[in-house]
Amino acid sequence: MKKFKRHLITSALPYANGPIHIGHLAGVYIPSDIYTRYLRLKGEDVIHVCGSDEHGVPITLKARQEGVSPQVIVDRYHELNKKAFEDFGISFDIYSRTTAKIHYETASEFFRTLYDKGVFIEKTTEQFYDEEAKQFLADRYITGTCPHCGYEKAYGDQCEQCGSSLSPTELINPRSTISGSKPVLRKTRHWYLPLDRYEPFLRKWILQDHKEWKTNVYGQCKSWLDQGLQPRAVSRDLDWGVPVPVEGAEGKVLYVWFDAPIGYISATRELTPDWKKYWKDPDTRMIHFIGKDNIVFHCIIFPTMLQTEGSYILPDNVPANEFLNLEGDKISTSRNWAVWLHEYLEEFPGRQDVLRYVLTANMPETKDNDFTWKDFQARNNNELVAILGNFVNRALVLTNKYFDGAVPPRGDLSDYDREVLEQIPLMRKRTGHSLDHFRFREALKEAMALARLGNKYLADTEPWSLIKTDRDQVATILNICLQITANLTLLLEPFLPFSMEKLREMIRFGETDWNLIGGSDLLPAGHTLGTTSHLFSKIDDKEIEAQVAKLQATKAANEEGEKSDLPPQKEEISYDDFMKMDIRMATIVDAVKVPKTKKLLQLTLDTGIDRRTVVSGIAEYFSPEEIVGKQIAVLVNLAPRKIKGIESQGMILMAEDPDGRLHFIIPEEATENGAQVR
Ligand code: B3M
Ligand code: ZN
Repeated sequence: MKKFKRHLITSALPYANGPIHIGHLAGVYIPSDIYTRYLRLKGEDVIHVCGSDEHGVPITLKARQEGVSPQVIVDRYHELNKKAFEDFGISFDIYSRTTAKIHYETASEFFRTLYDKGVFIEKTTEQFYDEEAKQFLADRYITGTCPHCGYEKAYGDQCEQCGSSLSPTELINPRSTISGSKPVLRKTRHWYLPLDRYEPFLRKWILQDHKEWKTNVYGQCKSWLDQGLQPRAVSRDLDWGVPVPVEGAEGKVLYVWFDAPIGYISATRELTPDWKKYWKDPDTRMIHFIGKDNIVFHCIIFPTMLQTEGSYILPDNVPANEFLNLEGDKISTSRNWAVWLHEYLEEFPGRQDVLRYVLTANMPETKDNDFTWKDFQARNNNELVAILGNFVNRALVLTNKYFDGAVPPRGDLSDYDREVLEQIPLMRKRTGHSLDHFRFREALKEAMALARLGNKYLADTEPWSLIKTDRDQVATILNICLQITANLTLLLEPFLPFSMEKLREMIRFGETDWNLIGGSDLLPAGHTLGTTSHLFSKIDDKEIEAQVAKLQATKAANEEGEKSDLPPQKEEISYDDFMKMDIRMATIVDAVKVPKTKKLLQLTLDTGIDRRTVVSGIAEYFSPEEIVGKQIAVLVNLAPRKIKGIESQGMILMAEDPDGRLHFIIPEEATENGAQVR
């Protein structure tokens, strides 16, 4: 393998439209953090960059739902997610954001370079346009009936019922989600990256030169290439994003997947004035950590952009992971089927390493994998507490007890002692080898083998029995246990940074050099230890049951929501929209049937401000006699309408149940007519 001078580690930029959950951690950020910490321990020149992806349609959709600007949404989740990563020890050198000024500059420059080189092709196509909202509709803004399964709420790009990917023009009865109106096709001009032209380059670069990539990644790339690549539009008609930096492109922004990976470059520029050495020197090894849904963008599209730009390096590896499920079901933000980091931290304070450990042990490296609370508990209790915690605790407590908390001297070694010490450098080798190949589960196992070894060594040698007869041998045994402990702080640091820091304090050991692992004199005889405390503690059944119950409640709520006949909530309105409605209390002073109709009653209302006529479709449920005298609520500023020749000046408010039955909404106590309802 080529010897590189430095490493540039990137982690996928999470969309700033929702909080981070365990699936994100297991798929991307724990592996990238372990890997970066490992390189740092080895003394390599390495930086790890990440940040929020703040563009794209889902963000504008969420903003619209909440009636706020997209900036409000991204500000909220940028801060929340930045903190969540810090809380879990994900040690980025920078966590930037794609709304940063430097990113706008970097992304525009990048586009402009390709544009000036004549890389793009320009095409005019027909796309859906909302005439009421006066804007082009991104695929996600269009819903309609799926042509494959008949699901009525399919999106313009995908049907979530049957999973087919769609294009908006395939939808039956398409609707704009913005105004509800029927969209029309309109011509629009965009810039395309002609990926098809770079197929020969990509084939060679990936299929021949990067046979070492993970099989899931290599396989996906091969299948994309074998299907044949198409030109991809890199601009959109949208008002949120980096404006297309050419003349005559008003109202157009860069496609989010064009600007987001450039975010890695912008983040590096923000981090250091020396950024070019990380991006433009072939002696830099760039690694992208991502989830499997991002493979095409990082292995095909972004490399094509970098290659055509000409001055950048390409990634050396893209160790993408598969997905993590939760208790057998796909993690889903909209169904709230997730373990959110900020919630975990509230419920298991100080236990970040437990989650890091369990997510590493179950990392979906080669196939989708499952997180269960039972497994979480078992791994904590049977591995972290019973093996690692137990070993360290016994070594320290016995040293305190027999040798006053100072490292005892090592005397003559038995064959067993020697064997144990010889194991340590081998474990460093094996752990390192697994990490070098992005096999994190295996690496964790290899590293934990040292704790197992220590535990077994203690159990076999029984210093607590031996102390009565052979104090010197106990000194040797505990010296070896303490060397193992010091080695553990280095070997496990990438996986369990919080606990290993704590452990380093407990033994007053300050070294952080991977190459020291294997040393049998990391703690010299006579060195005094610090204060001993527990590294891990048991998680009891109650805590786990509470988590399971929480998920069951979520499931029940989701099922309830699915089978209910109630119409879904309408699109959000602003406070101002609501305040436009003038609703008053009024008394029905007269009611007569509208001749020749089944449903209509003509009501005379005393609204406090006036007497007026309202025609209401309630005759099937109420007779005139029974309603006269009732006090009800009426929308008084609704534009008057003629119904069967009678002018109706308002609308009384009724509740309609799923069977279509109407019910009056009556005040609990009578109030003055004309009182405002708000
Ligand atoms: N924000 C997609 C995702 O979170 C996207 C990654 C961008 S990486 C440049 O899955
Ligand atoms: Zn469908």
